[in-house]
Amino acid sequence: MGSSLSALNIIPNPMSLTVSGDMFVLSDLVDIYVRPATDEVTNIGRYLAGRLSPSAGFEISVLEAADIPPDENIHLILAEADPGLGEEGYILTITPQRVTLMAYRPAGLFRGCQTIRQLLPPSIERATAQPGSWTLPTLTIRDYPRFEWRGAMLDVARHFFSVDDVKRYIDLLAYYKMNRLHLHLTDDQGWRIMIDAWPNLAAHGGSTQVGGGPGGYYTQADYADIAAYAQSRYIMVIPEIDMPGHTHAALASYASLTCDGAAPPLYTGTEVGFSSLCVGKNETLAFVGDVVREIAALTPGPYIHIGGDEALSTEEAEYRQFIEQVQAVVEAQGKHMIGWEEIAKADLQPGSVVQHWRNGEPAKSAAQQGNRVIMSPAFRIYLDMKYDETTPLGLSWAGYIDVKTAYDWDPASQVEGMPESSILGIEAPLWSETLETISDIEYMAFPRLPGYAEIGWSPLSGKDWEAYKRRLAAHGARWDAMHVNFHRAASIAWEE
Ligand code: TNX
Repeated sequence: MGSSLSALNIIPNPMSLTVSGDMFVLSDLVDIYVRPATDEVTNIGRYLAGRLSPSAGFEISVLEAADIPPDENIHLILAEADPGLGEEGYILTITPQRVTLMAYRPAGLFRGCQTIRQLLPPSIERATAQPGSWTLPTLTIRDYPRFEWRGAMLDVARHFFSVDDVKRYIDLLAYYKMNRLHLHLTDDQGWRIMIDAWPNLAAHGGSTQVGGGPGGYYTQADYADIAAYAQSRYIMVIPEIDMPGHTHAALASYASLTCDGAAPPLYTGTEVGFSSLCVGKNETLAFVGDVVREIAALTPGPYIHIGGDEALSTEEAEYRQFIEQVQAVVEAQGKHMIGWEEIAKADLQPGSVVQHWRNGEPAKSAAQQGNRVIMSPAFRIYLDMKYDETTPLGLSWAGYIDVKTAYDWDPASQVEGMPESSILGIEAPLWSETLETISDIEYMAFPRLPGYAEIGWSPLSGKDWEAYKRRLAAHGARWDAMHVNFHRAASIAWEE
């Protein structure tokens, strides 16, 4: 085993790491001991066993730790003694005798499990028994994230993606310690979540997609299943209902929502900015109330994203009034509102969050009013932008984003005059106008997504493109093992 940090290839780069040059052998005698053996800690132990057992080719049991824990095992320990690790931090100590993972909170144990996975050979990620000697380098890692919000957004509206596709994306996010999945559930081309009070939204509004395919929608049980799966990976799902623009699918489903009382045909193109709810109409407010109430009931987390972007067909004063009304409805449900940067035109409650995507001004003014900002600058972090002019999928309105452009920036110096304390974190949106399958999603997300995970997690002081590039090169073999369809960017010396 190498003894330098770069030889270990962990992404995101841990905050501190000391390697001691020996190894721990993961033999068929190894079990996972958990302490305390609560359901939650036991489940994390089972999750780790489930990642290692199939490829290692032997059973790994999850057991309750005795007072004097046995050697030659992996220990997961929830320790109340180190609050400095925060919600997601962990300490991993590997000696020739044992692997000890300690965290202040269960989420920290879960993040630390990803580090253990990445310390093992890539073939550990295969689904069937592999030949191999499974060793871990002896080391000490103390690690916790720089930003609280390390997210990805998936547009399931332009093209619909199945529950299984979304779960696969969740697992890939988890592997890089990301902790937020924002689902863009509605847009002009499709409404993807059943609302019981307005069933035609999904039944009709969800019946097609860009290009005219069959579309689809999530039942409320599907959605709850996604949210629970994400929660088991310590990932918060943020539902987005985009309003007042990007609402053509809703207008096509209910004539009563339109100003002229006539429902238009469904739309399967890719234009933006042409639709608007009929702001001020009683029916519209009833719709907002019902939708937000049902979505809030399905949402374990504290946030509901209400879109608010590109409302080019909504009059400015009406836009502001509408956003403030929606904000009041969201707050009345006990949640906080998130919206794209345009919502900064409205009078925001202190708990509302602004998602920067294009211009500096709205983010800055929101920060000056005391609101927190999620950084999603399109020309750096839009996963739907092509890598270069040869990329077969994606768009290019915000430019090409190669692997280096994606990695080599700091969220805190994007918007002049905005303090780092206003930044909740970062989020990488993936709009799906050109994406039809999970394989398309993977191609756009990999290899750029791990760079965003590192920007969100790792301290700025250790940031170094050349070193990152070498660590990233080693992940190609991991994606091969996971059957991830990734873009073999020529700038990276992929290892076999
Ligand atoms: C802009 S980013 C949009 C989306 C498009 C995307 C394509 C934002 C808030 N709105 O409606 O899908 O560009 O890159």
